[in-house]
Formats: sequence, structure tokens, C-alpha cells
Amino acid sequence: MRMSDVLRQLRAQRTTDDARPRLMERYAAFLPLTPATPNLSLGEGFTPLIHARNLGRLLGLPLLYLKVEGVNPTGSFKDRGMVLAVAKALEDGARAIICASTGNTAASAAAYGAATGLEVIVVIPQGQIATGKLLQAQMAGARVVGVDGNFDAALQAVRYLVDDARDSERRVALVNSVNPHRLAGQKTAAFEVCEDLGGAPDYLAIPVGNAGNISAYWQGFTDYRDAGMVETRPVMLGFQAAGAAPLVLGAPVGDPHTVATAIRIGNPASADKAIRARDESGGAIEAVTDDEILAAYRDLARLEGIFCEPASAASLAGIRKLAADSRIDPGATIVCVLTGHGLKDPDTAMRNVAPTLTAAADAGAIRDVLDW
Ligand code: AN7
Repeated sequence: MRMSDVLRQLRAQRTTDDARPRLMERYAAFLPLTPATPNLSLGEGFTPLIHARNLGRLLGLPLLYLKVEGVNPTGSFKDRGMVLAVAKALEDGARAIICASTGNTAASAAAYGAATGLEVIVVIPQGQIATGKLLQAQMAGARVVGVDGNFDAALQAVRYLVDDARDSERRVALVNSVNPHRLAGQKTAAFEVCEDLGGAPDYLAIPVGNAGNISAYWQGFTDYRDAGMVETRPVMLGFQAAGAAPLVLGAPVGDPHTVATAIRIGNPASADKAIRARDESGGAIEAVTDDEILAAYRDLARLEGIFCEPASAASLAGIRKLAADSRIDPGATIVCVLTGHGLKDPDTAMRNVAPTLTAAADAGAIRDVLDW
């Protein structure tokens, strides 16, 4: 392109704000907005779809893509749904929002609450939240309550609390993914995937915790098909953490253990919707082990330069497992959703890297330790 054309194009968009539309504006036709819904945005959505050529070569899957949700404002996909849930809470006159969380929902709620002046309360399983996520919530001024119990217990307690407060002055909006506005916002990621590929992928692989996101994607693909934007919908492949989840989605577990703490959930709130997505698409929901998750986590960073959190790598771990069992057509277009950023969980990262080299501050010493 000639320089004058480049400049004309930049002027036509005027600002980076024009170049990057607002999520709720772009997809307004598919969202439950009214003239009274505040036009909120922290810059969520429009995340990259990266063609993973190196991993694709390794796995024999040349059309492998990564939907990198870690680049959302608080570093996870939760922001897509939270922006809508908080806008609707404001529209309904709420003064406070509350959630139970394994961390990312808390960080997102805290940010959107801070931006809109709402009181934010987050209830977390004590001692089980990745360092970065907890700090995000605290930095944004959320009131954090750690409870002696798992996520499922925290969510149940929060639901009772919200019900009790329904008719009082303490009316508070629940912003977990049982809030339908969360799923409505999150389905926009499926729209973006379709637009970037010029159609729906053949397979969509995604980590499953509470099963909200897999349900939201399926709704998004269905909306776009019904609107005539695309002709097909993908086969949906959900992956739970083996320590957290039994092979059968929705069966409760006692004391789950997995490195993928974000999806350490025993009894997914959206299990019914996820099972429908699986069955209508001819897909599967299966478990991946911590070893499989960590191998995918390291390979994403080392081979593609994409540092996601452990739970996110469950999608690639699952695809790798299915590919090894010849259960995936190698010519298919596959999208792995990477739900959160690697920096959220520095502790797991530290257990997965070699120690740094040290040297005197001169070129020769550095060359020596590098063996260069
Ligand atoms: C990185 O933040 O449940 O299946 O409270 O943080 O929609 O629950 C997070 C879940 C996947 C699972 N990847 O999504 C919370 C929370 C990451 C996550 C999931 C979560 P859902």
C-alpha cells in the first residue's frame, strides 16, 4: 500500500478507539440491550485468532488455531460476559454485585465494579486462588471473603445470600455465569471466530469448569447460523480437569485436586446446557490429566509464544489426546480456546521453568554461561 493510502486509512478510522469497536455495540443485534443499558467498555473482546503453525506441525493438524482470550482487559474471557452483566445490573438499579469464583470471575467483577462504582463482593475457596487473580480483585477494591470449602460450596452460599437480599435494600446482582447476561456476552467470542475464519470451524475445543463458556459458544454459533452469517456449526469438544471432574460431566466429586485450579469445579452449574451443546453438535466432554495439561501449557509458550494459564491449556491437551487416538480429521479446522493469561498464575509457571543463568556483568562471562 502507498504511504498516502496508509494515512488515508488511518484518518478514516481517526483513532484507535474507532479501529477497535466496542463489544456491546458491534454485536448489539444479538444482545439483550435496551436504550437504558449503559454503554460500558474496558476494551473487552476482539481477541486474536492465531494460526498455530508450529504446534500444528507437531500434532499433524495444519489448520490448528488458538483463540487467545488472555488479552482481554483483566486477562480472561470473563470480561465479555461481565461487561454485559454489570451494564444490566446498573440498568436494574443494583448497587452491589457478588460472585463465587475460582479467581477469574472475581478479577473481572472487581474491575467492572470499580469502573462503575459498584460495591463488589467475591467469595473464594480459601487458599485455592492463583496469586495474580486474587491480587487483581484486591487491587480493584473488591471485598474478598475466603471460605473453608470448594467452589461449589461457595456458589451455593452466594446464591442463598442473593435470594435472601432480593427484596431488601441490600439488593445485590449475582454475576456468576448462572446470570444469563454473562453467557450472552460470552457468546460473542463465537461470532469473532466465525468472522476471522470466514465460517465456523470444524471443531471447537474448550476448557470446562462450570460449563458456562462452552454453552455460550454453542449459543453464539447457533445464533450466527440462524441469522445466516454462517452455514455450519462446529463439533464441540469440552475438556475438564481429571482431578476436578469425573469423566461424566456433572457428577459431583469430593475433594478435587488439579493444577488447573480455575476449573476445579465438581458440579457445573450449566451442565444441562453443555450436555445439549455436546449432543447437538456430535461432540464430547472428556477429562485431561494434570500431566497432559502441563505439557500443553509449556508447549503453547515455547512453540507459539502464547503464555496461558494452566486451565486454558486443557483445550489443547484434549485436542492432542484426540489426535493421538486418531479421533480428529487431520484436515479439519480446529480452534482451541485459551481462556486466561499465564501471568495470572506465577506459582505454577515457576514450577515449570529452569532456573535462570547468572554471570558477571560483562560480555565474556555472559557468552560463557550461554555456551555461545
Ligand atoms: C481460565 O473464575 O469459574 O466452564 O470463578 O477461569 O465457563 O466455568 C473460571 C472458569 C476456563 C471454565 N478457563 O469456564 C471463575 C471460574 C479459565 C477459567 C474456565 C474458567 P466455565
